[in-house]
Amino acid sequence: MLSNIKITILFLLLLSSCVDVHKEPVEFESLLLLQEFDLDIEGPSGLSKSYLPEHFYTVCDKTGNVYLINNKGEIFQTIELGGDDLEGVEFVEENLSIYVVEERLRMVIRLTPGGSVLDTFQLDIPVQNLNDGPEGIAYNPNVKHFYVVNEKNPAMLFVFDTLFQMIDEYPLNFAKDYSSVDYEPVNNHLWILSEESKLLARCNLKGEPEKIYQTNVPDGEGLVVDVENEMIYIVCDDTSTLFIFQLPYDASYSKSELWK
Ligand SMILES: [Ca+2]
Ligand SMILES: [Ca+2]
Repeated sequence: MLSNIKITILFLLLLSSCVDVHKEPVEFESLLLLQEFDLDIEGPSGLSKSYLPEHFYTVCDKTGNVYLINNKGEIFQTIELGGDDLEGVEFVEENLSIYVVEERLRMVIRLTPGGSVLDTFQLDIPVQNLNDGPEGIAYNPNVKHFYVVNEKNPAMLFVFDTLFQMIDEYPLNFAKDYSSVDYEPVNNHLWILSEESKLLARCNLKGEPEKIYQTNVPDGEGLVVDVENEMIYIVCDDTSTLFIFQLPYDASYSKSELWK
């Protein structure tokens, strides 16, 4: 009898130690806001680096156009695409192309910086509600993969090749929804933004969070993580604002240098 109790206690101890081992606590931290600028764009819904330093592409879900803006939110170029519901944008340096995401159409359109349409790709992803579709796109030039986040129903990270054939899919489960994604090549991280949860997560390439940052801004729908200049840029759909945050030290280039 006594040995049975001992075995039970031992089993429970082993079980609890196993649970502890697999618990990987995600740290939370607030981001330091440096500056904010008004955008003369109603409903900016994505953000990407461009071919010009300190200039970005954004898309507007109201006009369906693509805009080149500077880091003070001033418009330098308008590409009148007249899209249906543009929610994400990514500039790819190796072929000098802009890729935009049509949420309701489940489509990616490839454009030249001059605005000519080069290609359209239909995304083979599940549809439950038309407005719960793809909201963000990012490109990893090292492996030539595109990452697309689906807002919710289902909340997913999809990985595509350059012709948008699906390679992998991973469920996302750290926020209420997902509105933008950026690939950061120095530390090989994906950063994923949530509009409803007002947070930004530094993730691995499967969309699993390593650290979560509170943005405290409403309706963040576009994201650029700039490790070289140690900045995070976020655009907000509702208030038409460009927010600039300090990149946290533990996600910075200098930290990655220390690790080498
Ligand atoms: Ca939007
Ligand atoms: Ca949506």
